[in-house]
Formats: sequence, C-alpha cells, structure tokens
Amino acid sequence: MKYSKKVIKVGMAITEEYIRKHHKHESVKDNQCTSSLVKHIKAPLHRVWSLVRRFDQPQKYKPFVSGCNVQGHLEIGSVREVNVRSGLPATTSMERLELLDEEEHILGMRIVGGDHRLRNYSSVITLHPEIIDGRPGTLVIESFVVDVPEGNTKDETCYFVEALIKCNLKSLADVSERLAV
Ligand code: A9S
Repeated sequence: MKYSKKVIKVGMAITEEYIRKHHKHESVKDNQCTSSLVKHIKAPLHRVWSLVRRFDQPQKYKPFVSGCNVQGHLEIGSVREVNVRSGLPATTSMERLELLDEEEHILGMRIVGGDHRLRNYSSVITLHPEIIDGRPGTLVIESFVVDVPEGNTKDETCYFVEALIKCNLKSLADVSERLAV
C-alpha cells in the first residue's frame, strides 16, 4: 500500500515523540556513543512483547545468544548470564534488568560484566501498536548508550552495535511474524 507523504510525515513525528519520551539516555558522556533503531513488525504487539519481555530467555529471538541463566525471578535487579555463540568477540555477558513495564511495554537492561569490550552499555526497547497494511503491527524502538572502547572511534562503535541490534530486531520480526498463526 502506497502511503501519502503526509501519512509518512505524521508517522515519523509520532516515532520521534516516542524516542523523546522513552529513549533519552541521560548525560551521554563525550567518550560514549548512543543511537536508536526502529523496526516495523507485521505481528500484533502482544506477540512481540511475549518475546521481548522474557529477560530470562533472550535466545528466544537473539541470534547471537546460545543460552542464559538467571538467578531468582524476573524482577528489577535480576542479573542474567548470557552465553554467546562461538565466533563472536565474547563468550559471556552479565546483564541486569533495569526496567520492565508490562503496561507501557518497555524493557531496559544494563551490561554489568562479561569478556567483551562493551563497557557501560545500557539499552531500552519499547513497543508501540500500529497498523501495517490494514493489519495489527508493532513499532519497535531500541536505543543504547555505550563507552567507546580504547582504540576505537565513536563511529566504529556505533556502527558495530547498530549492526548487532539490527540483527536482533530482524530476528525478532522473523520469530514474531512466524508465530502469527
Ligand atoms: O544483546 C543485545 O541486546 C545487544 C548487544 C549489542 C549485545 C552484544 C553482545 O552480546 C555480542 C553480540 C556478543 C557482541 C555483547 C554483550 C558483546 C559483543 O561484543
């Protein structure tokens, strides 16, 4: 379906408002980089959220994750140990659940350890209902802030993390749309 320029303009303004409201990472330092990515998924919000909200099972949609252990229950402060697939520049990542809002469909996490180079990484993912081609869809916005590692530039770091998040969101779309039975 071809959307008019006006509809696209309104859609972008709404997305910008969501980013202003939920994806403002406070006090981004000069040695950090931050960005946000948007994905339109052709599946109803409750189905996408059922995958995103499982802090204890990121492997449900994240292609680079082979497994995950969480001590205790799914609550703010829970820390998960993420096992990473071979061939990536890491084997484990310790990640803390910072925010889980079941009403507003917001999940926030912070990386607190691991044998990788992403220091002070925190991310927020938000889900927003939308209509795509006349059917229930989900607008997903994911933003992050992370230290620029020694020896890398801000652009390289942003490019690296954005590429990973794009893979995660593509996989989230594939899994959500496949579930649409
Ligand atoms: O998992 C996420 O939500 C986002 C990122 C950027 C995860 C990155 C990663 O798990 C690798 C994919 C292994 C890449 C970590 C923690 C470090 C990496 O170098």
